Amino acid sequence: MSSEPLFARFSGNPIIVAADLPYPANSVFNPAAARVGGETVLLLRVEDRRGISHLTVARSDDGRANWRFDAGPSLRPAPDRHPEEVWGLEDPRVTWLPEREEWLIAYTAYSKLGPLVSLAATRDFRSFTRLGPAMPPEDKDAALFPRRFSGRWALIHRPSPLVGPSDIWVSFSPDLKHWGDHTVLLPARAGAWWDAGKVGLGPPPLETAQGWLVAYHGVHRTASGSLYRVGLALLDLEQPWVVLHRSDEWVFGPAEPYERIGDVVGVVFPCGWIADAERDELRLYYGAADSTVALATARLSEVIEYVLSCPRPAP
Ligand code: BMA
Repeated sequence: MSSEPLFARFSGNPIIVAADLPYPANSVFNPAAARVGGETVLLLRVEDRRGISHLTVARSDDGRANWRFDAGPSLRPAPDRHPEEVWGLEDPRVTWLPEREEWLIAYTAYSKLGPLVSLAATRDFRSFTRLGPAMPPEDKDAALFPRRFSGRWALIHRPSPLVGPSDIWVSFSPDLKHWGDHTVLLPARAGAWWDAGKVGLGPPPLETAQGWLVAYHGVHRTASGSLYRVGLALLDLEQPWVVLHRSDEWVFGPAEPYERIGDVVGVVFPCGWIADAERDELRLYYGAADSTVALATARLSEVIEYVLSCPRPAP
């Protein structure tokens, strides 16, 4: 990694804390991000004071400050119709699907049998239609690609097997309901590596001329808990199950007090980003220490240049 960090933290971090919400909550973190009209929309994970999470919409003109919040939860658990949501909705990622002219939200539904991947659709972040579970437990950290590949949608996700590492997988579907051809995409590394044993997708894959840009979190277990850091990969544009490059080093990790102190210490956990091609800016929205929402920005061209300089994984 070059001596200059790729991502610079916004000076006004954290940008959203629980006390900003119009109703009581324990914490707000791990938001999805979307550009809707001229506005930046964040779909926040809000944990209430029972420990159950729901999703709430925040809007801002510049994506940095003056956030306007829905008056109450925007998408709350509906366990009577969706028993898989009994313990909450967590960690959303949103993808605009031009073919369907709607946003698809992939979120973690916390069921009695563990977390699983569920899908919901929205056109305006005001009304939401559930598509139901896409992956059984345990599975999380999912996002859709915006378009089909040879007629099929593709979903990145992270199952947790009973034994062995938790790798990032990609699966395919003709209808967003029936999923198959499950393939390991980005395996966790082993031993002392920063991303040993457990990795998971961050924001949805971002289409660039050079390939799909992917950010993922890697978990490093230490005597005082787990450190959540972020690495990058680039996937082939037409065959997104092919990894062209993967960073050896993490590009972003907990450093500031609001990332090191909170409900879960030592965590940066991005679930959304917005690319502004005109300004050559990539805005990364992340949960800090499972407590607040923070923002870091990078030059998109530098991120691409960096990931292109990273090693090509052995086939
Ligand atoms: C992961 C998810 C995230 C959380 C992270 C750190 O497993 O549950 O929601 O931010 O752990 O606690």
